[in-house]
Amino acid sequence: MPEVARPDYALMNQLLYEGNAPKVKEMTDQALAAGREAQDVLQEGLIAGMSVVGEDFKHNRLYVPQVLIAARAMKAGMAVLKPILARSDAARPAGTIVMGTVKGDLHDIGKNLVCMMGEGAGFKMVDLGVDQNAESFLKAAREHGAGIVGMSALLTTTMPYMKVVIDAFRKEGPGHVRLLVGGAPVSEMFADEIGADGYAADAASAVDLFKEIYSSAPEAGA
Ligand code: B1M
Repeated sequence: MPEVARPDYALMNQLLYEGNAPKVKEMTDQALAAGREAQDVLQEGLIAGMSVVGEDFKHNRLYVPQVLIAARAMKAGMAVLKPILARSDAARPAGTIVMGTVKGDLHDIGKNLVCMMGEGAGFKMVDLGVDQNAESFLKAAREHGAGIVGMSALLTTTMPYMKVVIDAFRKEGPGHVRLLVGGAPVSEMFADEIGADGYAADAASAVDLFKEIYSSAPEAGA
């Protein structure tokens, strides 16, 4: 097998940092056309660029408008990768999963990735969007017969709301639903503390967890 040339990921990271959406999209297209794996382009070209944005945001070298523009460039690249990451041969969904970012939190890039990769693994992903309260998670889980509800939070101030959702499910939700949490500030320890059924550090581990849960309880919402 001939070696596939490595794209100029440093340049791609820089273009994402600058929020140059058309160029990021173009380089994503080119990397795929050159034979790079979608996962490789996602990690090295997009996520690596966004981590620099995060660091500079933290140290006040970038401000919200610039971060928004960078996020738009990241989404332009993700839109190219989506059909590949979400490609699935499964005719019947492997299970139904409701995903959302919790109340007060507007970050959706990580949650969108989990949805894309879940779709790619054959799950029916019901994406509620951002800023979702406990009632909407409950309503969607019932309406769609979901076996899993996944919550995302990117802020230390919104993480505690995950417990509100979990408590609501324990009190009145369908008993079989497994409640999973994730997002940059969330940890396994936090997940245990709030009584979640599982935690995933990234989108690929989230999908592994979905598979594990559905293979041990295939009746749950499938
Ligand atoms: Co915000 N922001 N932001 N931001 N932002 C962070 C999170 C922050 C860490 C930046 C920093 O200071 N370094 C900081 C939080 C600090 C804290 O809470 N301690 C922060 C802040 C402070 C804020 C505001 C308060 C800023 C302000 O207004 N002063 C504000 C809050 C708005 C709100 O939500 N109410 C705000 C706003 C924004 C923008 C709107 C500008 C923009 C969001 C755009 C969008 O999402 N559409 C934004 C962004 C882009 C970021 C950073 C730079 C990048 C986040 C991201 O998309 N990462 C972020 C810094 C950082 O995280 N390094 C930051 C890439 C993404 C692929 O990773 O989301 O972690 P991530 O998802 C991963 C995993 O975590 C996991 O899988 C994903 C893929 O592998 N995962 C799950 C995620 N969800 C999961 C759910 C699961 C499983 C796995 O369920 C089972």
